[in-house]
Amino acid sequence: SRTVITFGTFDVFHVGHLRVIERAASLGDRLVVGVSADALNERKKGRPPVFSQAERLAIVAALKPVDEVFVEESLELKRDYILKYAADVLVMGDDWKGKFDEFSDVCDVVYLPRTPAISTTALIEKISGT
Ligand code: C2G
Repeated sequence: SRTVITFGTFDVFHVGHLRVIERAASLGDRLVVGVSADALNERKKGRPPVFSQAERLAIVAALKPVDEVFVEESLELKRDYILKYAADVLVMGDDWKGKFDEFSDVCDVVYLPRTPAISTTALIEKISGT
């Protein structure tokens, strides 16, 4: 059986997140998702997420295509997570294209096209009217 792993913040969960999770799941038999820790997010994006890691984890864990979730504490631990969960495939959106090619010695690395015209940042701007 084939295990797929993917990572993300999944803040203000939207259909772009759903699509990448569905397409990741379709590449294997079991999908494991690493959800970025709040602290990692602050470092990555310079603002805290709208929803806490416990809330984001609960939402992602409840999705039908998702078999297992864990908190991604650091970007530097990607290789450890791939090995720990015995992933055969690493899937990321193509905003990360080329960034994770170094892991192709331990698993397949696949970049999927992002869903156009939707992002957490755009949603925040739309809702706040800025
Ligand atoms: N995504 C997408 N289409 C969008 C928006 C996001 O396909 N319109 C995908 C991204 O490409 C990513 C996933 O949804 O694969 C999660 O996106 P983010 O929550 O923005 O994740 P990010 O902060 O990039 O975290 O270790 C890597 C990081 O933790 C990834």
